[in-house]
Amino acid sequence: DDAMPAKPMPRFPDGFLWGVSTSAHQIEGAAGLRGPSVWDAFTAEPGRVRDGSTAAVACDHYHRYREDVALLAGLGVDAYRFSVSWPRVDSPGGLDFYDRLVDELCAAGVRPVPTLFHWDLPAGLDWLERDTAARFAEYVSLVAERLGDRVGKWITLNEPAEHTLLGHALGVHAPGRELLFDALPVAHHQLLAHGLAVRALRAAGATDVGIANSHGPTWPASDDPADREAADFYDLLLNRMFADPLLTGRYPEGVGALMPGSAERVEADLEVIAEPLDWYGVNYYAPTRVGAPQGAEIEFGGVTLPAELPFSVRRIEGRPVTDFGWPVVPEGLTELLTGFRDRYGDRLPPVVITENGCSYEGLDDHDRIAYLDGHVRALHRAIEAGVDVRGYFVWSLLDNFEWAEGYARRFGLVHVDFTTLARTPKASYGWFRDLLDGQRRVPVG
Ligand code: GBH
Repeated sequence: DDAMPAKPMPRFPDGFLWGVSTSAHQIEGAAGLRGPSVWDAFTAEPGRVRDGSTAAVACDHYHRYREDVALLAGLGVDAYRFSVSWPRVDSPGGLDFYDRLVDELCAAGVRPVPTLFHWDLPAGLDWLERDTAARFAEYVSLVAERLGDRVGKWITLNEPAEHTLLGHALGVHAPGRELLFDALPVAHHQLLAHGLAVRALRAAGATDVGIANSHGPTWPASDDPADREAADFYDLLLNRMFADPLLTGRYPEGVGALMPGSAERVEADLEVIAEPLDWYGVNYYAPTRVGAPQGAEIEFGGVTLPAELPFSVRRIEGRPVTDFGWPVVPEGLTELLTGFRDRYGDRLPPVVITENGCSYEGLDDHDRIAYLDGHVRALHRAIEAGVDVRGYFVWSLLDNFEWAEGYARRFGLVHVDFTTLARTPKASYGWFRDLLDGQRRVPVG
């Protein structure tokens, strides 16, 4: 083999947490053994999911979790981020499954890192309703009481920004609403739910609580003031509208007034929302190039953006793209993290990358290896630049139900045959295992 030897992977700090992520609705299946969620109703509507599939079986992880934990052990990860399905916990015996899963993980030496909400809201609940936040906190208390003796690290919500945007503003995810800016209460109620959940977790003795937020740099299409203004607005929607209240206790200028309720109540909610976090989770996939509106619908990353939005999303040229069409921009991760450090300073707690990954076909997935390798190195550069980063989780352990794309997008380190449900590690699984192995070797000299 005359391939160039790869540059050695730099060493990450001692105690750095390496892991992989999944979510309940995307892998569990066993839909008959839980209550219905908004996603069940959504996928039942024709045309909502690209390949017409549902997550009724998915990876059947509910029945095959032992095999999946063995895959985690074989990979050698420190931690596994999964999500707890609220509709499953709501049905009799539902918590037993997570009890078994957590025991199995502990026995395999893998730290369980549960996310308490990853988009599968119980049918009948609605994030437009303020009361959903209080209901969430009650459910979180139940989970914490049951699992808290073995779980140390918790994640409240997954990507409230994407859930607001995709589920309630644009209607491409459940519950399929197209409210555009009238979706903002959904953001506020999720943030309030987060704050109440942090309090509930702490009341149950938790000391290591975070959130997983979707973030990425926004690049203006040009120096033209109209493009800059549009990009700044997009950045506000994706990044500052969620990070500011959590880390500074304030909404960005102009946003607070758009939130539901009186100014006094929003102020009081912000105190709950800004409950100090032990760490801040970032899901990073790609930057976004944004310019002034162009007066036409835009097809973008699997989503159609209506013409009336005050911005338009543009292609990032000159980059490889994944099967999903998302550009591969590893240095965007360094830029994002150093930008966060500059903006939030001491208010930014230690960061964990709670998701990073890409969709490609095939078992010999050298494109995925290149993507992950580039992003891990970019993460190390952020650490060298002084950002306190404590962990990195690949999305995802398994190929799974990719929401509106169904089974057509494969993000796994492990291939799943959705007919036989057989699991087959891909080349990237071996690559990640070797990376972890290398990180654990004691340096010579
Ligand atoms: C995550 O969302 C979810 O948490 C997870 O459930 C999901 O399976 C995973 O990502 C993969 O999709 O067109 O280049 O600007 C990610 C939300 C929204 C991030 C779209 C990337 C577009 C990239 N994504 N965004 S680009």
